[in-house]
Amino acid sequence: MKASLTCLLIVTLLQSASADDGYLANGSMTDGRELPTGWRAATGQEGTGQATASRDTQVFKIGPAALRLSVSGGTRGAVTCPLPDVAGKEVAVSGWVRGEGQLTSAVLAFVCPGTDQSWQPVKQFSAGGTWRRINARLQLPAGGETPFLMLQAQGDGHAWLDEVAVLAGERFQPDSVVSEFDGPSQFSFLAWEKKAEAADGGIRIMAPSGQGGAGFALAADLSPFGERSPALTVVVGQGNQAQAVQVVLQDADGTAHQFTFPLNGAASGSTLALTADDGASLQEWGRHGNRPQFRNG
Ligand SMILES: [Ca+2]
Repeated sequence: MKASLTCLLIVTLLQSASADDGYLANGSMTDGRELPTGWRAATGQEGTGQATASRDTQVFKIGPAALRLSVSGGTRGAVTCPLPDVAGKEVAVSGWVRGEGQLTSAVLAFVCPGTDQSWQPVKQFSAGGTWRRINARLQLPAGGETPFLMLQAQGDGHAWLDEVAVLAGERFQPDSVVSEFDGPSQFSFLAWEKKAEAADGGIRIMAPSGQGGAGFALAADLSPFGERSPALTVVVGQGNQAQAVQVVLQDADGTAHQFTFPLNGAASGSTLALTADDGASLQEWGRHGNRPQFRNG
């Protein structure tokens, strides 16, 4: 039997810590003129294109402004903010990033010069024009020179940073968002091979049958949410014949937790906020007892 599956999956967002708190002053990017106060002029790779940074009062997550880094001519540009007090500390970083244009890479990172692990990435993001949430906890190395927070982009386009907070690590708030599907799948197989594509605000699946799957990288600690049910936002596509979406969450130790999200014959074009069948929670998922058909990172 041939079935077609056309869905757009989205997971909704929550917001946490206030921006102007902790190690980073002016994380809201409100203060400043040409540049948000605390940030240094952009630098580009020698001998290539241009890199400029500005305080953007047109595009922001929350007004009146955000930090924007613009690159052209394929250069790798960066804009930095020194944060002397974070050396050797565990920090919790929250905020928002956005990329637009033809970028081959875009990343927010800490740089800790003169240490063994000087490059400490916080968030990589794509140039899809969507604000992406940051929520990370990381241990920065001690010693060396003054660490700095760096927004870096390569190619021709723009990267934005807004409403950033860098707090002491114990203030990290685990994120109940499992995945925003904000990048291409890590792998896909059988009928789903190359059929799961990144789309604005989610992933678009157009597969000829359910005999396949696609996997996405997760680095989430879901242990505080064991009693919760996973939820999935789905937009049903034209001509959809899929009756359910199966999701497998795989633990670091390889245990696979399988959940079924029935579509119940929803009409094409409708947006559904689905919870797992039988109200299965992360802890009590195994009522069906069957092995999952596919791995899902
Ligand atoms: Ca702002």
